[in-house]
Amino acid sequence: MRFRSQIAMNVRRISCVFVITSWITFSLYYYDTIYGAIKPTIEILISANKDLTFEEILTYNGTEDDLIKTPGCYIPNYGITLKFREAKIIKHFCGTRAVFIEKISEEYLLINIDDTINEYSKGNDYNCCYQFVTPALVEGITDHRKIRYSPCAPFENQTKIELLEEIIVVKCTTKLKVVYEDAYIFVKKLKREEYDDLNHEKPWNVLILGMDTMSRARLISSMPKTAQLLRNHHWLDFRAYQKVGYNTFPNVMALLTGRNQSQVHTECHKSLDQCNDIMLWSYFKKAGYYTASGEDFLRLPDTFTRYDGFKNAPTDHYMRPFFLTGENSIGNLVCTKKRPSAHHLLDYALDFTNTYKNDKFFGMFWFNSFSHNLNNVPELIDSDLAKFFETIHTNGILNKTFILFLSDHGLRYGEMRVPYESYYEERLPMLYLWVPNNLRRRYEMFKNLLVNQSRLVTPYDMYVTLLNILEIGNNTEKTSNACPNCVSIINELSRNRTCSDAHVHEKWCSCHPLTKATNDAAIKNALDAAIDDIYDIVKNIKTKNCMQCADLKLKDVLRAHSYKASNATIFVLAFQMTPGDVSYEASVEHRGDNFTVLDTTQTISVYNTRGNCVLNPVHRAYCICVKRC
Ligand SMILES: *[C@@H]1O[C@H](CO)[C@@H](O)[C@H](O)[C@H]1NC(C)=O
Ligand SMILES: *[C@@H]1O[C@H](CO)[C@@H](O)[C@H](O)[C@H]1NC(C)=O
Ligand SMILES: *[C@@H]1O[C@H](CO)[C@@H](O)[C@H](O)[C@H]1NC(C)=O
Ligand SMILES: *[C@@H]1O[C@H](CO)[C@@H](O)[C@H](O)[C@H]1NC(C)=O
Ligand SMILES: *[C@@H]1O[C@H](CO)[C@@H](O)[C@H](O)[C@H]1NC(C)=O
Ligand SMILES: *[C@@H]1O[C@H](CO)[C@@H](O)[C@H](O)[C@H]1NC(C)=O
Ligand SMILES: *[C@@H]1O[C@H](CO)[C@@H](O)[C@H](O)[C@H]1NC(C)=O
Ligand SMILES: *[C@@H]1O[C@H](CO)[C@@H](O)[C@H](O)[C@H]1NC(C)=O
Ligand SMILES: CC(=O)N[C@H]1CO[C@H](CO)[C@@H](O)[C@@H]1O
Repeated sequence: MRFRSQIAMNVRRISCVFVITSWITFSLYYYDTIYGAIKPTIEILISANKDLTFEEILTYNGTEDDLIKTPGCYIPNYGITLKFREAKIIKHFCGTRAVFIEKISEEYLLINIDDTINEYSKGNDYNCCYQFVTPALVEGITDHRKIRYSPCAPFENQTKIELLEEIIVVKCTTKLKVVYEDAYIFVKKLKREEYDDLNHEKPWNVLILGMDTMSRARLISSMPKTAQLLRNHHWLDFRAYQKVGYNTFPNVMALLTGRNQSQVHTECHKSLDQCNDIMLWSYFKKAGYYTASGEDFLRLPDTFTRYDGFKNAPTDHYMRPFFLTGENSIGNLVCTKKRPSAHHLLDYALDFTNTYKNDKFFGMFWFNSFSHNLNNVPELIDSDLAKFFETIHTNGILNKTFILFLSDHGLRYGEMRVPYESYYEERLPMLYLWVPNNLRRRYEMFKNLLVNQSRLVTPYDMYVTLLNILEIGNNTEKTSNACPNCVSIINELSRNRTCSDAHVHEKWCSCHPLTKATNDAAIKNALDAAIDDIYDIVKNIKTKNCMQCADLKLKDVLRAHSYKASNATIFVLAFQMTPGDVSYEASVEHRGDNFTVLDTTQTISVYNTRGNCVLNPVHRAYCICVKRC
């Protein structure tokens, strides 16, 4: 078997055989009734094994000074002192639904018109019709970046219609005007011939739910109900999940392809379609899985809009055409017709898992609209998400499904980036993992996962882990191109693991305590290096005609911290430049007499609209545009 359960078979391990056997008996007995298989593990291991490290890991309760503390990586528990401030709630209502469509079987839908329709029609006579929405045909070729509509077919209350296409829009009109519009999406089950060529001892399903800009600390502070629910149901909580790139794209692609940004660029720059073969879901699809993907808030320049987006559906089921029916920003929300976009996404994810619960599936759904922008409020989806997880816990998929609830990074900009703790906040996205009940019974694998909650883990590791999950029972080894020595977290991860072992650039590495810098002369030198580096960037920015970037001057040093690396001191500096008041965070390495800026200094300010004259959008944060002629 592939899980390297052969790990160092040391003496202690052998003496544990008895413990393991009794653990299995014990846990099967108490299984699901008392502690969901975790508590017995803790008690037996602690009482019989006396493995203090293990005890420390399993009894971690969140009040400790550290998130993890291993020889290779110490991360302070920064969430204890960082106070999260979220946007004020101004408006959080997309509209009142009056037309409901319900799936009554795999093939049929029932339309119900609620009495509230009279409020829309103001008592006038009205007629309603529905249209199916499909990807556009451009010169005979399907293009999922655009949509087309079928002719509008009339319906009345309690009309039964056939589920011909996944996306449906309805509109109701009086003599005068359209009074009601709404949009719906359902999973239309695909039928594939059974094939089982992979000799799987047992196929595991995978569901990935990603929520943008959500650190573990932010989840606990801003979505307490969801956080509590995950704890109550014994989801694993990887406290040192470490990002590997600046924003969404590099981190999501690291998870989906195991590649770093330059490798992704090499493979994907011609178009995302061209590199779909290296995405995780394609490996699962080839193995006979049904696949789905979806992302809300399409206007963001972020996730899968790079390189012109997908023209072909990357997965069997693909939500993009649905959101193309029209998303509107209303107050703190992003709505698709009468419901928040993210609610459509949650319902579809649930529909997908229900539809294929007797087959094998891989689904990935990414939520932007409640957390990406500073005016989004995570709390507004807290109850719905908790309810979603509660439903998942009763719909029978948990025996054989891995569920990853994760993010790409923490808060990257805004006033929350002024406190020094935000250095960790930005770098540590959440990663919660549901381990299938049937795998929890397999002691070695589950024990590794438990232990690895307090190890340094990256998206590259998760890529390898998911491939590992696909191939449990198959004998092929897969690795991450960006991190060839990374292993599945179901295997052993070393306590000694450092950022460099995990292929995390020093710039993003969270594995060290920060202390307030006190050496004024060194701070000044580091600051000069950081500012010179920004001047170098500004000097080379290309702008629109008759515009140029203003000369910047230091306005204020917001904070100055440092940490020790091998034979060097790294300064972490946040400072503000004028004009424009844009702030930056730089990491500067002090080695011997040299001060060297690590990687690209990034802004920690909100979107700089005064930088709109630049030709390459990545330069916007470094330019305050002024007229030149
Ligand atoms: C958390 O664990 C620490 C020891 O690691 C202990 O001192 C403390 O009382 C615990 N707190 C709670 C609330 O359980
Ligand atoms: C539609 O039918 C349902 C069930 O018969 C009924 O409760 C509802 O009032 C009807 N809606 C309208 C607008 O008449
Ligand atoms: C999950 O597995 C347990 C133990 O094998 C079994 O009793 C239970 O019926 C399974 N649940 C579902 C929904 O398959
Ligand atoms: C499983 O192993 C076989 C033979 O080693 C290989 O052909 C197949 O591609 C593997 N499955 C996957 C999903 O990689
Ligand atoms: C990407 O990974 C390769 C292989 O590990 C490495 O040579 C290269 O420097 C990495 N590129 C970046 C931008 O990290
Ligand atoms: C971790 O580092 C310690 C001290 O350097 C060393 O004794 C130990 O063998 C290392 N463990 C592993 C698994 O590399
Ligand atoms: C640190 O400096 C010492 C003495 O100059 C040298 O022997 C050692 O190799 C250096 N270590 C690293 C990691 O550069
Ligand atoms: C400092 O920089 C100079 C010039 O780049 C280089 O030759 C020297 O080795 C560097 N010193 C240290 C300690 O890195
Ligand atoms: C990456 C990591 O820390 N893996 C660990 C996972 O758990 C096993 C079991 O304790 C450890 O041996 C690994 O080192």
